[in-house]
Amino acid sequence: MKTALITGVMGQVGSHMADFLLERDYKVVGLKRRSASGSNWRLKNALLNKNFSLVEGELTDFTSVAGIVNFVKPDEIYNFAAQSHVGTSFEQTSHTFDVNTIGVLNILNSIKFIGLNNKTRIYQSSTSEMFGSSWDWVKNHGEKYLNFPLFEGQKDYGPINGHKGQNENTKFDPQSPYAVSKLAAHNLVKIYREAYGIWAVGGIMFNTEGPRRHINFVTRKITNYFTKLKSKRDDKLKLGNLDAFRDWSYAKEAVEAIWLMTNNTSPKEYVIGTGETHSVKEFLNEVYNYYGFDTYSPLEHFVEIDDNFKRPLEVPYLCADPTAIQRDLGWVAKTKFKDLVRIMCEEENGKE
Ligand code: F7E
Repeated sequence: MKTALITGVMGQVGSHMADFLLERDYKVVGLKRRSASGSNWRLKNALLNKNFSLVEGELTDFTSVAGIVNFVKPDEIYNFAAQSHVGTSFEQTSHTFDVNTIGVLNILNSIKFIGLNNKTRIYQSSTSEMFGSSWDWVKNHGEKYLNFPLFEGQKDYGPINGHKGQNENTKFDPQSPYAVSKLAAHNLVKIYREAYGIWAVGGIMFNTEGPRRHINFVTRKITNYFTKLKSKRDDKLKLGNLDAFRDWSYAKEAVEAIWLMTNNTSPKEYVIGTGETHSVKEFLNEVYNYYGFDTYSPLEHFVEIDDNFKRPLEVPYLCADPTAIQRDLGWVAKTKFKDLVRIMCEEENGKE
């Protein structure tokens, strides 16, 4: 029986990873921050499983990480612990680097100093945010797209002319402290792999969404709002930039790609995404249509643009080119945009 250590297990991707590994007869140890106040609702399946346990620890503290790694001696480590909110990273810069970069160093150094180089494999959750502005939307498509009337149909957008998406060869151009902290960690993973022979790999994940997403992120913020609206709510949904394009995949499916990467014959980076891109505005429209509000309540009535939710710098356009992971590991995203919205609305639980 293999043992996996999952950091960030209380979060969306970490909890799905736990469920996925437990179904495959792993022993799973989840690392929980002592200060984590959130409830365990995402772990309701895992907590019923005798092969699952939680340990308290702090990723930013080397002694804590090394102690746990030495105790568990895992076959695989999945690092999902992060300060993962891009907007917050502009406000809490040092904390973002402490968790997202130093935290990864603490894991790598634990493996190195304890001497688990030949036993433990590490999956580092890298991110499409590292691509940042490497595809310049305005330069390629002109200002007119940015000034689209607020809720006009999105038909023009489609998969972008001549752009196949960001892949393993696309240059990085981070646009936030979050993206820089993740890029540093991504590079450290490669350096420790090459310098010390540690089996470590960074998966470049585009946005992963689903009913377990925290409501600080835009998709869940939207589905959560409209569910509560159904049961009477009179405040408006305050949002920032609606013109950003993202490749939204289903977190529950993405964990299989992560597992395949970690169990690959050699450590190799891949992008993980659907190959489709949709704007925040489009997501909003799709959720609104799902709930089927009457024509006397147009979407504009519920939404207010609030500059507080805009970022000092934005990443305008992300779209994965998942050709390599499909070719090499046979993974392809089955759930695309419309189904993802439906699943999120159907399973929206009003929590948080
Ligand atoms: O924003 C815009 C916002 O915070 C998506 C993280 O998992 O994926 C995620 O990062 C877009 C951005 O996700 C609101 O400006 C508008 O353009 O849901 P988000 P994200 O920034 O794309 C990547 C791959 C990660 O690695 C990250 O960890 O939506 N937006 N209005 C808003 N965003 C938020 N959060 N709240 C708003 O009110």
